[in-house]
Amino acid sequence: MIQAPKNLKTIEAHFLELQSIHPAASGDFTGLLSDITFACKVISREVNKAGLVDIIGATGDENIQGEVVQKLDEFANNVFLKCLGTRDQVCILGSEELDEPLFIDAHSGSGNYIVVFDPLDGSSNIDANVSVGTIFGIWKRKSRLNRVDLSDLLQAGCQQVAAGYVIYGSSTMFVYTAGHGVHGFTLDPSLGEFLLSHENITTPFTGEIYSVNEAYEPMWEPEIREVVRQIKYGQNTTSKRSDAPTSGAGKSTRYIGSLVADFHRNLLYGGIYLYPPTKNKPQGKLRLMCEAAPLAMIAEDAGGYASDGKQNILDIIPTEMHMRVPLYIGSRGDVMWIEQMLSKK
Ligand code: AHM
Ligand code: MG
Repeated sequence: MIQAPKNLKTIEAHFLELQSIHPAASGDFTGLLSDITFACKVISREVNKAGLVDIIGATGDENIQGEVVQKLDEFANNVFLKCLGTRDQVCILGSEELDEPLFIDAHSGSGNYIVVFDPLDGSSNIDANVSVGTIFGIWKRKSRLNRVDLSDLLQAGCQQVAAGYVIYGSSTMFVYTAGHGVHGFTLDPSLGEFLLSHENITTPFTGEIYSVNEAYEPMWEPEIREVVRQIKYGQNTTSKRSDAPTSGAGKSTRYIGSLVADFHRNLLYGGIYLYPPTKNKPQGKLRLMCEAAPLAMIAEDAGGYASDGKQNILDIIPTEMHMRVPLYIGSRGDVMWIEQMLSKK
């Protein structure tokens, strides 16, 4: 029997389906997701031109039209601010590129959502044509009426209503969750549309990959060194049982040094990404609100897990927007095993 071909589904159609699950929805959330999608298309277009900067004008210099070419991370930040900063749905914007959160005065009485984003993570890789990404988390305001304050921003990751990332790689992909599964959409540049390509992504319980910058080993605490040594040499047997924490038995290293790309690969194939504390960075490098918490929500909704070594990343309440955390994220069994190992110290 000939199977009917699967329907093409745009991301907009998918958002509308999501909205129809909630009959009382005003459409604000759908509008917000659409704005983020649009911002990411603009960033994608510019990232794809990055290799041309030496021809048409290096960043910071003037291009042939006499315009100053912005650095791509600044550009991406400005795109997000322009696409979201004037929308009624948003009351606070936080960005890796902004020192302080932006309270959107004009809409503080009406905007229901807080969006925190890293507009272009891994941008130091861009000159080498390595994949980079955008990460975002969305929270709902807690306070009512015309008051919005820092407590609306500083919420734990488990309070997120949606989270996502976009990878600008061999193709551009938008991956997100709003609590109804993790879905991936690939950009068709000729149509300018994100099309559903990866429905209901789930990640393996254990994986064969570990991703960590091992050059920092001399600056790790002994227990971190031991964890990575056991992952590398596979001293414990890997169990596929879904109720048992596992260690990796001789996993392979894959480390791009671009979080979204490392996370995305591990999500699809199974594996763990580690950014442990070091002597000179006791809280690690990655930021809770714009990097760790959004990816943790995606990991968890895909069946994975994220920890700071002691607790679920999603349970940590930020003390400030740029708070950093150690991060162990990916296949649930592998991350649980790391957490168990580190709790023995
Ligand atoms: P950035 O936000 O300044 O781009 O830094 C985050 C990046 C991640 O994408 C990547 O995983 C990590 O830094 C790499 O750090 P390191 O070079 O210390 O291994
Ligand atoms: Mg970053």
